[in-house]
Amino acid sequence: MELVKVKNIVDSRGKLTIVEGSKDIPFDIKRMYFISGVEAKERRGFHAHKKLKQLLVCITGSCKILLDDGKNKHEVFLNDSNQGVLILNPVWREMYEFSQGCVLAVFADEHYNESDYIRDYDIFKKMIER
Ligand code: T46
Repeated sequence: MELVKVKNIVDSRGKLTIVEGSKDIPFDIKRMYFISGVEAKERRGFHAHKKLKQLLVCITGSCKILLDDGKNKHEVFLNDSNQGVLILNPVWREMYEFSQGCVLAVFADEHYNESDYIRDYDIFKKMIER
């Protein structure tokens, strides 16, 4: 997991947030998805990916992300579209404390594949320890 800078161009008309695959991030982007309308009390995630590479950017608003690589846990507060979380290895993640109007964008290197998810923490820990 790495915190990376995301390009933003701001002028009197507003803000443009830019991510170019294989240029700004070390993979081609095959899929994008956006998480929005999450109430403050909700927690999402509770999984890791076996292979999927991702960049997470809070386009507007803020949220917290817990990242656990099986050894260390980090909490990241994303509150600026200038900042992204780059995930290139299996990391258990939880997203929470979404602000009202928060839009969390995810750029991924693969299409959706449920078999790439590890949704059981004990299985994740065993996989990491192998
Ligand atoms: C991630 C975090 C940050 C699809 O059918 N296609 C898709 O592309 C995605 C992303 C999800 N789904 C289905 C799978 C579930 O039945 O949508 C449902 C909700 O997904 P999930 O509970 O996994 O959502 P989050 O917010 O917990 O996790 C999502 C992504 O799934 C995941 O890749 O890293 O955002």
